[in-house]
Amino acid sequence: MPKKLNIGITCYPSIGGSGILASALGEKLALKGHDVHFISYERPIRLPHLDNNLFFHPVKISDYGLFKYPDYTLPLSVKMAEVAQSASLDILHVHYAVPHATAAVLAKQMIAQASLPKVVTTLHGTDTTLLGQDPSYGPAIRYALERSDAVTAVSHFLASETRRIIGTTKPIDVIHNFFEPKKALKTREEIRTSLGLKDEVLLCHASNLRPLKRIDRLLNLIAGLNTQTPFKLLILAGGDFSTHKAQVDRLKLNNKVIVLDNVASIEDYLNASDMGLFTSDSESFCLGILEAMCFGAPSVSTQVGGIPEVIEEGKTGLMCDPENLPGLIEAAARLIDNKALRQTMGIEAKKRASELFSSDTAVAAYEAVYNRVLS
Ligand code: GMT
Repeated sequence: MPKKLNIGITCYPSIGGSGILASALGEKLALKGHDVHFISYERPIRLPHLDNNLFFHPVKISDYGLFKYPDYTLPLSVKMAEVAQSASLDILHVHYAVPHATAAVLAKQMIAQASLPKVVTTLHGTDTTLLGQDPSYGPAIRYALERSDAVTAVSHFLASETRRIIGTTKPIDVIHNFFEPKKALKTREEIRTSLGLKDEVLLCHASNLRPLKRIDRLLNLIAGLNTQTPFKLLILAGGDFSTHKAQVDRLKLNNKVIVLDNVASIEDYLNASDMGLFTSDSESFCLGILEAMCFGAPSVSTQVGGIPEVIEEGKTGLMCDPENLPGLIEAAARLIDNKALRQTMGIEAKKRASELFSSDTAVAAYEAVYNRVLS
């Protein structure tokens, strides 16, 4: 019987890859018998009901009048230190370096030697690729990574970018993301009817809509499609779509694009989709592609960052240079118009997801890191 651990997890609670992954990991660790303590400013959106061994500790942010900008790092570090001692944490696992890794390193300074947890930092993407390059953040990120007991990254691309950008020689374990779908609550037909669909091929884009997701490119791609088969694009938005409405109107896409905000059961919509569509400028992994793969949907995507570790080109999806809009349009049209190809690729995509990106593999890999730093 593996040793039961007390694990603290800090992540962003909003819809975003790092929070989704951290929530799924915490849930799985709790199911395996570990005590898991989430520490964040809100209860993570994808965290299921709290159970006997799954806890949430809110961080209270001060609105002290002298502060022009509210501070999160200090109250987070104080809460981490408090929970580390009260729950005898063995591990403090922080997802997304900024400011979580810095807060964890600071928390360790406040904790009595006898109850010091080991800090594991998981890099997710822009904590290295954007903030790591920002001179106001880079040195603090490097300091926090070097003082973490272990650092993991969600792709080989991100590990190598971290070494290049942050300039650290710290060993980095690569643990690819995983996704374990929950049961869809409604049938494919019920969802398609609720979206007003008949025979259309449904393309799905799930993201937080931040600028690097290039929603402008996504809409231009849709506007450029001239297919024999009718289609619609469903955007599952974890961010504000209102700034893109003018482009939808200008390109006359109102009857082609459906936008839903913060859906609770993403599985319902993935199950109703036929393929994914992703147009990011940069992506360390792209959880959205994996989510679609789990439902037998291949994706068309820009060939950037860690995406080639997720999609096997020509077998489980199609990739194209981000600047090659005609190429992206052609790839999307190929999949929309060729049902047999879409289905063959979908079968392979689902197989690849279960073989390479299963929760069993990823959770065991994180447990191995925990046990290594504790040994
Ligand atoms: O939004 C977040 O929570 C993190 C976000 C980011 O920008 O760092 O997403 C990253 O983490 C996801 C989960 O590991 C990856 O699937 C995304 O590819 C990655 N995003 C980028 O690298 C842009």
